[in-house]
Amino acid sequence: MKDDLKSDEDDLPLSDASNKKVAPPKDLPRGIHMDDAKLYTKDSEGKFRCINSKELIPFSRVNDDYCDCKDLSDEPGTSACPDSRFYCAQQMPDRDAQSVPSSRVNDGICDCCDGSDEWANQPPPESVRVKGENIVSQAPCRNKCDKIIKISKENEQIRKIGQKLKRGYLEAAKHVVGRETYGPDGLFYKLSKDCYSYKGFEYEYTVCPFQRVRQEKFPSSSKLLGTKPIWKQKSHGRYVLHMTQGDSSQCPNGMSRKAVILFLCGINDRVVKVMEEQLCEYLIKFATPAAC
Ligand code: MAN
Repeated sequence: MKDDLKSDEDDLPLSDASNKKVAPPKDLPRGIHMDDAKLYTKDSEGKFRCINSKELIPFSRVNDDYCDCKDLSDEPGTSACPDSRFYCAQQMPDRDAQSVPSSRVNDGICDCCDGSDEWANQPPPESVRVKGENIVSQAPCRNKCDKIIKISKENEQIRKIGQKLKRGYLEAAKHVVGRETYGPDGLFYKLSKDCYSYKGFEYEYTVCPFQRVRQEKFPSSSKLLGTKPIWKQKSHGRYVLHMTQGDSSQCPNGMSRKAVILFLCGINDRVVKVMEEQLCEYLIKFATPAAC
């Protein structure tokens, strides 16, 4: 098990409200929601009835890449009907049904974790192709569902262990005057007593949460990236500390350097990564049980 949470969810497809565990559809039209399976059967004359608008069309026109039904229900597996949804073939246990807007079917980007939205296996057009390291998977797609399930199970275990350890962080702040400076009930107070280092490719960073963040390059350069903290809104259940209220070294563009610490759930305190997201603006990912 790794000691910090991995982000497995960020690139999952958007989902709707249903919560069914289902096997991939067999002999059923591509892209349908499994609850609708019985609506996609031929009638006695081999026809399909549009689900809400009720027109009768030959079943061969289902998923023929032409939108026949007024209610858009005959093209669940193609992008022919605008504003409809494509349901991924492999659904994930204990999650909302995974679906994507029909416009994303065969657009060259793998949205479903099983890649079923890219059934034509066409790579994206050159104009939108992403080169180098990126988080977007491009067709032809690999099935990533099992890996995602495995990671989220590991993360769940980390979270459980972290939540137990978190009690010690609250305990440490119990008698501290003005502890709210360090988060709710002084949750992150313990981290203010230490500094943590991180060796990047070019620079070494020393992160002293609530005190200062430094960037060094042996033997010549030492820059102050931030001092004096201010909490910013906790976004998506995360704690974000901006070390931007005090002094910091000036950037050649005339602006002050800025450091932001994003606390993530982990089972020990450590800097996971430092990224210079924009010139002289540094994002520090910091794992700690306090954020579990
Ligand atoms: C130094 C470092 C870099 C930064 C440049 C800006 O080399 O602080 O992180 O991008 O200055 O010139």
